[in-house]
Formats: sequence, structure tokens, C-alpha cells
Amino acid sequence: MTTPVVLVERPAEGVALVRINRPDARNALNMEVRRLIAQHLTELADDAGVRCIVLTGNEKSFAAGADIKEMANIGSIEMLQRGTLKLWRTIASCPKPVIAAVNGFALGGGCELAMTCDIIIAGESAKFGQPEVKIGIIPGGGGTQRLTRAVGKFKAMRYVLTGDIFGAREAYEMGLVSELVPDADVEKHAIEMAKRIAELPPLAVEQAKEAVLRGMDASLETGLALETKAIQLLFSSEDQKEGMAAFIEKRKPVFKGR
Ligand code: DAK
Repeated sequence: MTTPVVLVERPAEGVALVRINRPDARNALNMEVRRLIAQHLTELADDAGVRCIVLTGNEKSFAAGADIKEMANIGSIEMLQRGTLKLWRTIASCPKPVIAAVNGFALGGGCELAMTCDIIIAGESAKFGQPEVKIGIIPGGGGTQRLTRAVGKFKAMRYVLTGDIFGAREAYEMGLVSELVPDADVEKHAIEMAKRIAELPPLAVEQAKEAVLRGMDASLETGLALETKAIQLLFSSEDQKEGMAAFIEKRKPVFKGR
């Protein structure tokens, strides 16, 4: 029996962990892996028992990019028909928070995959990069756009144009990595954070995520208007009443997601 190339685990209440599992290929993203990640993310987004998702690989590699062997000889029409961007959109548009837990390589499509997540937790020896230019292409899964938005034009250009790999510390200092932890702690730390998020009122978490992401594509005024609408909406939720009552009564709140 072969082990699935993407595994789903439930390490804690409210938390799902999606693990890329092609260790012999450094977790290169072939179409099967891409489709399965998209399928699992779509299902988990609809699962009321899941409030936060961790996406990870193994200790050697988060993902070493698109599977070069699978795409080396295909043409542009076949590439177009693969619909990669549509698959990755299921992660970027997941209403629940997604945390990338990165050990080892996050290169090319692997770095892009991490950047579709909301939070990136990396091990100290993780390696990031957009090395596509070295094999005659450019980042095609959002790298030219998301990396630039994360770290600014001049750092993004420095790495996109050279294809150089950079370490987790540099990634952290540039603002690409949210938190840097010892390699052995990456998964545990990501699950702990996911657990804390899963205990928060889910409507507020969802609205916060949406306001940040939509605001990034909008003017400040539009983003602020979006934020205002979202907070006003939350004043109709039971969880807002419960959260504030619990604070005043000095007790632990019980959130219901309503
Ligand atoms: N694809 C296929 N196989 C890979 C791979 C990859 N990206 N990365 C590693 N492997 C395979 C190796 O071929 C090797 O297989 P065997 O020879 O054992 O059969 C095995 O994994 C172990 O690799 P190494 O022996 O090289 O292991 P090392 O630890 O020495 O090195 C490494 C690890 C990750 C530094 C190295 O393998 C490496 O440089 N890999 C390639 C990294 C890379 O260039 N990544 C970018 C790929 S291009 C698109 C959207 C997105 C994309 C394309 C189109 N559209 C919307 C159209 C994305 C493009 C990319 O990501």
C-alpha cells in the first residue's frame, strides 16, 4: 500500500494539520499533491469542527517547488489547462487561518505555497527562495507579487532576479517569516498557536483575516471602511456579547461561533 502524498491529521481540538508527504522528492509539488492540498483545504474550510489549519512538510523540506520532472517537457497550453492558480486560490481564499510550519526547503512553488498562508513559522535552518530563473522560468504561483508585498521591491528583486536561496533568519528579518523557532519546535509551536486561535471566537477571527487580506488589495480608505463594516457586523454576534460579558464578570468566555 502506498502512503498518500498529502496527509491530514487532527493534532488538537479545532486544529487540522495538512502534511505534504513526498520525502523522496523533497516534497516537490506534482499535480497530485496540488490537487490534494486544494481538495483538503476546501473540505476543511467547510468543516465546522476545524478552526485553524497548519500546513507543513517534513524536517528536510516544506516543499522544494513545482515538480520539475513533471513539467520539464510540457507546453504552454497544457500548463494553462493545469489551472495551478485556481488550486492555490483554495488556500489563499480559505476563510480560516492557515499557518505554514516550515522546516528545510521552501523553494519556488514551495515558497509561494508558504506565502499563500497567513502566518509562517520557520525553523532556524529553513531555506527560502524563488530559484525559478535558474531553470529558465519565473515564479508563477504568486512569487513575484506576494514576495514583493511581503518584503518590498528591492529585497524581492534581489532574490527573484538571482534565484539565490536565503536562510530563515534573513527571511524573518525581511518580514517574510512571522516567527523563527528551533527546528525541532516548528510543528509543536505551529500547533500551539493554531490551538490558541481555535479557541478564539471564529467569526471575529474570520473577519480579522478578511479585513487584513482584502485591505491589502485596497486603498487605505477602502480598507478602513471594510474594517469598520466588519467590526460593526461582529456586534451582532453572540460571541461578542459573551466575550465582553466574560471580561466584565471576570470569567472564561464560552464561544459558540454565533
Ligand atoms: N522537482 C522534482 N524533483 C525534485 C525537486 C523538484 N523541485 N527538488 C528535489 N527533487 C528530487 C531530486 O531530483 C532528487 O530525486 P532523485 O535524484 O533522488 O530521484 C530528490 O528530490 C532529492 O533531491 P536532491 O538530491 O537534490 O537533494 P538535496 O538535499 O541535495 O537538495 C534541493 C535539495 C531542494 C536544494 C534541490 O533538490 C533543489 O535545488 N531542488 C530544486 C529546487 C527548485 O529549483 N525549485 C523551483 C522549481 S520551479 C506555475 C506556477 C508555479 C510554478 C510553475 C508554473 N504556473 C502557474 C504555470 C513553479 C515553479 C517552480 O517551483
